[in-house]
Amino acid sequence: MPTVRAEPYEFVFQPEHVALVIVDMQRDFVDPGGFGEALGNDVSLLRKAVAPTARVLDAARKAGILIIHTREGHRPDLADLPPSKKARGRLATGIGDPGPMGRILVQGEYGHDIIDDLRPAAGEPVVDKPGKGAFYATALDAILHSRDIRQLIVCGVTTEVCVNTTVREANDRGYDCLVLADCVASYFPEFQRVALEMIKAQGGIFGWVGNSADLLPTLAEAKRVAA
Ligand code: C5J
Repeated sequence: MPTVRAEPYEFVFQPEHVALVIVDMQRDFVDPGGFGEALGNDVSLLRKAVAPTARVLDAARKAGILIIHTREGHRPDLADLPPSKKARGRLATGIGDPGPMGRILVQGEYGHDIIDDLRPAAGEPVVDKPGKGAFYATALDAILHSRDIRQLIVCGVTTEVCVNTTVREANDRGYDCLVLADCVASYFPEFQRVALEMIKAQGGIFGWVGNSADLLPTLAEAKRVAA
C-alpha cells in the first residue's frame, strides 16, 4: 500500500477507497471583491491555497479518483437559513442580502459559485451545504458510501471553520482524513496554524496533516496502477 508523508505519522493511501473533497472554494470567500473581503478580510491569504489545490485536482482527475466539491449557501427563499445564522455578527449586509457578487451565500448567485480556477468538471458531485460541516443536511455520506470511500483528502477554506467542521464530522463517521496544509487556508494565520495542530494532535485525533508535494507522486502512481 502506498504511503504519504504526513503528521502525526505516514498516511496509508488506499487508491480505490479515497476521494478528494474541496471545501467551499467559492468566489464570495476567495475572490477579491467578494463577501469575505467586504467583511474586512485579506483574501490573498486564502488565494495562496488555490494553485496547490488546482495541482491536486488535476492529479486526482488523472488518477480517476472521486472528486467532491462543496459550497456553503442557502436556498433563494432562505428557508434553510437558521435565524441564528442570519443574525450572527449583526452585519449591515449579511447572508441573503444583495452583496458585491449577488445575494450573499445564496444558491445560483455568482459569488456563491466555485472560483474559475477550480471549476467542477462534468460528473464531479457538487454538494450544497447550509452549515459549516459538509455532512450536515447533505447527501455527502450517502455519495461516499455508494462508492465505498473510506479516506478523504481535504482541501479548501476556511481551515478553522468549514474544513475543521467537515473533518470532525467525517472522523465521527469513520473516514480517515488527510488535510493538505498548503491546500487549506484561513483569513487568520494563527487560526491556520492552530486548526492544523488540532487535527493531528494526540496521535491524529481527527486525522492527518500533509502537503500537496508529498501527495502528488502518490496520485501519479495511483494512476499508473489503475491504467
Ligand atoms: C465560513 C467557511 N468561514 N467555508 N465558511 O464562514 O469556512
